[in-house]
Amino acid sequence: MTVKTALITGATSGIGLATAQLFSKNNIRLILCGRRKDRLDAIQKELSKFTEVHTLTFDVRNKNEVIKNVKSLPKSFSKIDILVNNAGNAHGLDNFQEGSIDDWDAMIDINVKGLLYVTKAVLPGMLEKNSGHIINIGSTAAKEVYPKGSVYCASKAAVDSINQGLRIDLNGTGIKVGAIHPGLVKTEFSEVRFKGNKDRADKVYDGYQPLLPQDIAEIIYFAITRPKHVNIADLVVMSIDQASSTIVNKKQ
Ligand code: NDP
Ligand code: 8X3
Repeated sequence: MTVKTALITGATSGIGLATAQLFSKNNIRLILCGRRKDRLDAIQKELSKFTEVHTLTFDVRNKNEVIKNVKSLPKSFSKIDILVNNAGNAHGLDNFQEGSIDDWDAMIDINVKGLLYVTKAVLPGMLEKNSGHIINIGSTAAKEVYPKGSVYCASKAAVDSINQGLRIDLNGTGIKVGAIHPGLVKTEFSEVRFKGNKDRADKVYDGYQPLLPQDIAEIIYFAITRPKHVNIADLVVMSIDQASSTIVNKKQ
């Protein structure tokens, strides 16, 4: 069986890390990206037991760095079959009138512009071989705005639109494009949103069963292992305890 190569952004924790772990055990060569080099080094050491791993340390906000890093890939990693556009976070949870412009910049620059830059850098290689698979990690926040989340939700609605637009523009090229939109997943997401306040972050996942990063990794793996003619275009997934962005069956 041909070994495929996947580039995963945001591979240093949460959904990206779980996806890297699952891919590594399924004969997929990995290009793992993130800003925290110490973590990338440790993950590379762990996953190299199962597959070949190359790491790229860059901030998705910096378009020159994105392009330079993708261009720097050694020949054996340069033909990317699968791109998982996963890097992203929420920054803050505030009413619009109290929201921080720096938080807004971070969410738009990382979740939207970062995804565009990485896709733009990886796409020429896929177009050259008329095959590839782009998985965009959106959110239930893309589908339904919740209080104090206007800018994060807008950034994920943009991911939803970009996903649809890319699929339209790439139709006929042999490249699959699809989005997975998770509800609440227990990762470092809330720690980032609440700027390191672990107690506040932990409360987000208290009193019910949230999704786990492995659940999303399994869905991503399912999507990339469908037959050639099948594309999972848009998939929303929530924990059994979640019914909408704001309705969660908490026991306390
Ligand atoms: P984590 O905080 O655990 O992971 C976020 C990842 O994104 C990290 O690996 C981080 O790496 C990377 N990242 C963040 N900012 C940048 C940046 N500027 N440049 C490069 N990489 C960056 O959160 P999740 O795993 O939960 O989040 C992954 C994706 O899933 C995000 O797009 C998020 O919006 C989405 N999502 C999460 C949900 C949840 O409830 N957890 C639900 C729905 C969607 P590093 O810090 O090393 O750069
Ligand atoms: C992350 C899940 O509900 O915090 O996208 O927006 S939520």
